[in-house]
Amino acid sequence: MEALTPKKKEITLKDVEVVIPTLNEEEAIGRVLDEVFSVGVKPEQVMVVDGHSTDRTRDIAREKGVRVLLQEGKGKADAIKTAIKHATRPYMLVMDGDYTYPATEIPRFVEKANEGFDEVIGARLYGRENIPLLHRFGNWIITRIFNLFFGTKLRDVLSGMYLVKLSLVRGLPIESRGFSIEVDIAAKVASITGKITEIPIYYRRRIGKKKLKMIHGILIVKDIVKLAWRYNPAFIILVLGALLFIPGLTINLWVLMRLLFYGVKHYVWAIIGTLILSSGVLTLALAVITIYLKRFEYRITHHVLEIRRELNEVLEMLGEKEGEK
Ligand SMILES: Nc1nc2c(ncn2[C@@H]2O[C@H](COP(=O)(O)OP(=O)(O)OP(=O)(O)O)[C@@H](O)[C@H]2O)c(=O)[nH]1
Ligand SMILES: [Mg+2]
Repeated sequence: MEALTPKKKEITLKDVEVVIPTLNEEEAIGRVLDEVFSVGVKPEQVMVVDGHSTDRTRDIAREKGVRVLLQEGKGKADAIKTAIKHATRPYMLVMDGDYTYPATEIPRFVEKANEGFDEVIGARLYGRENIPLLHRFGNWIITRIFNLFFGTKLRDVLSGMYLVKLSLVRGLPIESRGFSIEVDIAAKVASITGKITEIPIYYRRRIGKKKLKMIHGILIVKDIVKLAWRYNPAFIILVLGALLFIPGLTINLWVLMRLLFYGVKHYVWAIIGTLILSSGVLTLALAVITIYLKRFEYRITHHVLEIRRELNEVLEMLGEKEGEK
């Protein structure tokens, strides 16, 4: 029977393409690349996807011997899409070019991939003071909403350092604009296989000038609403429920207050309020059930895919055995 247990192919550092999006990072990119090389990554495994920097970023990267691509489109999200198109290895590890993320942790990401995870996110649990306060807050909310929709237990879904299996994101349209490509990728993996995990990392203060503007926070929220719509339509029901629940509760509280403090009875308002409130409660309950059903569907799909994959592996092995005879 032992022969029928599919052997897992080991994933090593060689299977990883390191992707670094850059925009005017001449002060940091050299140090970032040196740190990437220090863990044994070869220059030909590194792709710097540049957003038309006007400084020496591309020259420095070329001098270090890595692949330098000019991104298609605009913004970091398009840079990642460009990388996905050109990557040739099974996994890509994305990290920023401003020396904030610790490249020394790359081997730990690979270890997790070896344990069977399709996406490994570097959660910025240490050095949080180096994330601007507003970003920290936006990040927290978005991670919360993400967990609610996908049943995950992530702590930092917007981290800019993550390893992901390319076959899962390739071919599928990635629609995010701006800076929330991380959410989009995580949503894909969470809904297709659910094999997503985090490792804690240290986040350093950036070298060089800031590029993100406040407005990105709003864009990210817009993107997550769009994503929720697509991956978990219960979102609409949830909003509807809240829209009914809040005025219903307000009317009823007002009726109650009038009765208790002034002895005035508002029968019609009481009926209207109760109707709205109970519709709200029912709608909210329905939303919760739908969210759970959707999560359940994702989990089942994931199990079926897993079984199919293992079955294929076994069949392949049997085929090889036949061939040997
Ligand atoms: N290719 C490309 N890279 C970009 C673009 N905008 C930003 N980047 C890079 O994406 C990475 C993340 O951008 P940052 O400006 O560091 O954003 P952040 O880390 O959220 O904000 P900071 O706190 O300022 O570091 C950096 O390596 C940037 O150089 C772009 O339009 N195109
Ligand atoms: Mg940064």
